[in-house]
Amino acid sequence: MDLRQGIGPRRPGKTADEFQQDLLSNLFYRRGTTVESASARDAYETLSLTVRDRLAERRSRTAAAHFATNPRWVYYLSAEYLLGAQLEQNLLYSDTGGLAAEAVKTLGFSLEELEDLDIEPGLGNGGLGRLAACLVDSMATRDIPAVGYGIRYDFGIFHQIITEQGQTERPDDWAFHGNPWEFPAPDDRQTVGFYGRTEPIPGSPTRKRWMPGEIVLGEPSHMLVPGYGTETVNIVRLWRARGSEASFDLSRFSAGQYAEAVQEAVRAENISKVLYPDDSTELGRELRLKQQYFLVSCSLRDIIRRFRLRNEGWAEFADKTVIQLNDTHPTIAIAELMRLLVDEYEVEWDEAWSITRRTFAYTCHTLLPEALETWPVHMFERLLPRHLEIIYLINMFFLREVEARFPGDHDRVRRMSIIAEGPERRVRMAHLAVVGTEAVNGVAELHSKLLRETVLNDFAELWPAKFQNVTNGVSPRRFVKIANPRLADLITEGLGSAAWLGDLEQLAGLEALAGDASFLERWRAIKRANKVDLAAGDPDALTDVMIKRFHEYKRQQLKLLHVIAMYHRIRADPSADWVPRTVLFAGKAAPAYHAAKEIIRLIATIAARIAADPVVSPHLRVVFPENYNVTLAERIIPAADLSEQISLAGKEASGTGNMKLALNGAITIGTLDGANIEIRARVGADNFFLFGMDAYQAAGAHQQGYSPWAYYEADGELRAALDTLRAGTFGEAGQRVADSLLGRDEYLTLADFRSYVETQDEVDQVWRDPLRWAHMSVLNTAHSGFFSSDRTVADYAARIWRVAPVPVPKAD
Ligand code: TH1
Repeated sequence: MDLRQGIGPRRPGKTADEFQQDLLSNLFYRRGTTVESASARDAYETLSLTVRDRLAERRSRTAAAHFATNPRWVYYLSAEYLLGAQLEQNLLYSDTGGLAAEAVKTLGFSLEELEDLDIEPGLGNGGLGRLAACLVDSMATRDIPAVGYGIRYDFGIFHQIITEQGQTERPDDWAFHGNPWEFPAPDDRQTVGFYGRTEPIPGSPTRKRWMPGEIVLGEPSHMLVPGYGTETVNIVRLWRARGSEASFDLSRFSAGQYAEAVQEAVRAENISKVLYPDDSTELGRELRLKQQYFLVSCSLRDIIRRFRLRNEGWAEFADKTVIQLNDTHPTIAIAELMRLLVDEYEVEWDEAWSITRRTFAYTCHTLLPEALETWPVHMFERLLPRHLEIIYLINMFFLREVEARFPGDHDRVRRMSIIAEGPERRVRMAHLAVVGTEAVNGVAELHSKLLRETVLNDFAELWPAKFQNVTNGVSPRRFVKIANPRLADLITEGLGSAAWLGDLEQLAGLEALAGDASFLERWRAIKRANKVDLAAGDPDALTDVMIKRFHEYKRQQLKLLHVIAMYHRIRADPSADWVPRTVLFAGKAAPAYHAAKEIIRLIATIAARIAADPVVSPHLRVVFPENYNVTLAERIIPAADLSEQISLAGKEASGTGNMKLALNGAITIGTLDGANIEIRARVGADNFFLFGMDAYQAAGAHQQGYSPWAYYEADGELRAALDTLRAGTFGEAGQRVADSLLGRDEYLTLADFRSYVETQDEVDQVWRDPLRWAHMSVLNTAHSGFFSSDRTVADYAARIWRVAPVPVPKAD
């Protein structure tokens, strides 16, 4: 008999009175203060705990249902999560927003002021980290048993400050005041080894003993991930590095050598100290590889621990477990699982390899060569000597297979090897990820196709069935309901129900309203009200937004050339009937990416110059709100009219901001890149402003002798814009940007300029007809239902994970 049967925690109540009482209990007993002396932060912390308790109760039922079912689990491994602020989301997902608003009044605060204290954990760089957050949301929403594993960085993505000098960075001590959403789980801590040496085990050809030279503790904590419209609450488990007890040297401390006494502990804790602020580029620092192995080693041991709670032996491991690798960052997991199985659990190599390959799947998020991770063999050998040996073995067996399939094709063997030969031998993580997994996917149709045709072509020829596409998606709860409550209410009214929030294809029902003039008027009024809230310029101006990381391939510089062209046109004819525009840029540049920082500096200069120009400023404004993050995105996206998705075709794997903006009724001006192509196919070519060359034209341009000067010579408006920059009118940053464009113009900015400006002229024409614009805007929302991350997760579940939902019973 199960002695625990019938015993469960006291359930938090559902009534306003019960909520109020719980809030007060938490204030007294957990926060340790009183109503009379409660500060705003006391009230915020207490409210958060009260809401968290409601989710924790669901979490306990979820765990019970999972334990009883012993299901197949999804483990999502990601070095980054951009979860966004938690309070508003958790109020929505626990349906306690109304109760909370009333209850906090008795403490003398408004819900809005407490929400301002809710800091977002910035544990990611950009799209890849936010995608991880949307996917865990949708996994819970689809009742999929899942855990997201990550790193609890002390410092998240830096806080950005913008001045006329450009970007400066400040550390992001996000948990300075504590984090009420987090549960520490010290009992589940793990130990992780680094460095050291290996030793053969007599009588065993494949097993080895690894004696690490450094030992670090991984301490987990988790945050709750509730599903929307369901009972499931999953978790994201984050690891923080700590020195072991032995890392404090008491004798040195006693001798007065204070720094030396703690140096080992400091070294250990540095592993989870700070997120590397590089998006889509690789720095190749040893500490980064250490972070990756730290995440992987802690998580795999935790996964095995969880498996062993419910199962014996290894026969069922791969049937009960799928581990999704979010890009190559956690790919060392393939070697680590082999090491654990072969060295520690004494599983035969072939069986271990079969288990490993069937357990992992790999998502590739890029095509950029500078983002494809490779590690110097000598660095690997020093830090992870046993893993390098295992990788060599994996590679040997793999290359034998290639040799057998393509006899005599030595060039192919060299190209496909996990080890790149050359003056400095390197480990190619993407190759390891393809060899050691059952499925590989790109993140949009075009991206998956280009992966098969270019960087992973040899692998696609060897294993065609392994390669798939799963187009990215975004959470409609966070990016419509929470970010844009006015629009969400109108949609619910128009469709007659709120069910679209859990079934986004229902938005198609809005098409029937796209011809209704009074509906279009309300639609327009909402966009205007959102612009008033954002307060970034004239709410009647066309709000033209480019919000994303700064990277040359994304081509913020193309948008700037257009701004300069508009500036020249207005100065030449100030009294013409110009369409008023607010051009809004937001986003961070990697601190060491100088070219990207020059572009930010140039934007700041141009913004100031235009603002000070009485002739131009009534028609054109450039704004750059600083420190773009999830919270700021939630304010900008609802106010956007025009969505700039102008990367050079073939460079942006997918994009997800493009989806969030279309969903909120912004119309895209974009190239045939990433998910833009799928957005255009769904919203219709008439409701999308297309320009520029396609990926195949772009790929051939440099070989065919591309010359930026030819475009400079041929296009007077372009020449005038570049000459203004070269003359130093907008400072040194402008000169440097112009030099780079007229030097190599790696991303073919000048080649796409004319097509871009002509398409922007078309944008102006459509804007002059407000009802036509509103009609197009409604159709963008109506046909963006496909871009829900719930659909993305359903695709992964059906085609890659082969998992079934496990419903969690309601509380009785
Ligand atoms: C981004 C891609 O650039 C973007 O197109 C895509 O929508 C997003 O991932 C989600 O799939 C990437 N972010 C990173 C970050 C690092 C390395 C590679 C990529 S690709 C650190």
